[in-house]
Amino acid sequence: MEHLKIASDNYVAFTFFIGTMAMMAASVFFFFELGNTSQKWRTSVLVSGLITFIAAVHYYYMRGYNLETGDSPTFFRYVDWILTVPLMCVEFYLITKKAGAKVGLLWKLIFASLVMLVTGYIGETIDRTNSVLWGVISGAAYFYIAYLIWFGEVANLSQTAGPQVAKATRTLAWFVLVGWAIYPLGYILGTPGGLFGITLVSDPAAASHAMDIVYNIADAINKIGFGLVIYALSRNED
Ligand SMILES: *C/C=C(C)/C=C/C=C(C)/C=C/C1=C(C)CCCC1(C)C
Repeated sequence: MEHLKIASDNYVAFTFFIGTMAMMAASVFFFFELGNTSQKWRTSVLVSGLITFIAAVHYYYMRGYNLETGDSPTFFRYVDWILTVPLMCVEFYLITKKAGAKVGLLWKLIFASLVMLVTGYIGETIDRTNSVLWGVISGAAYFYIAYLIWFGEVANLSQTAGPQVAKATRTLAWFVLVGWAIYPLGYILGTPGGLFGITLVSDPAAASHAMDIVYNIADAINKIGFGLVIYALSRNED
């Protein structure tokens, strides 16, 4: 069997490798900290750990896949997102629950995130010629989530849940508005004609490399950063 090495100029494989390591380390951290987390915040910190743990397993797989084939592991990328993004919706629900959040709000967030991801997957894989259309539908679902968190129910509930919850929700809202906005950039770079008909990277291999690097950076920021905001909240409010 051929032994696969990461060449020192293979930045794509390198970010998959670092991504795996970072997600593993974050998971160990969140899981070990559960022991010194107050009862009230334990589920939230557990969910932070589950998000990075699910990502760690997918990154381990995606790292190997990318190293062996040189391709983008698009299918498993989306499997990861379809599991972890709804868990981020659960985090919003959990922290606003004490202020009266209903399960209906959770389902709204989860439904919108599924629309966002399924349409993005279709645009990247089975219907690439209509990638702009799918990207726009996905973007609309994304803006709906951002709306709920910035101005809708999540924002309103967080205001009545105490200053620490309001502050943490505002920080998480920035993650959704700025951190999540990195993903459409990866989509645009990776798909021919992705920017309303304009192709930013014409060489297909270079396009998929750029996309993977952008997605890997975004995942590290959003999954680990998001978890740390929840962790900080669990320490500031007891
Ligand atoms: C841990 C993974 C996360 C937080 C993934 C988030 C993914 C997105 C916010 C993806 C959004 C997309 C658009 C808004 C339009 C183009 C297609 C997507 C799916 C890349």
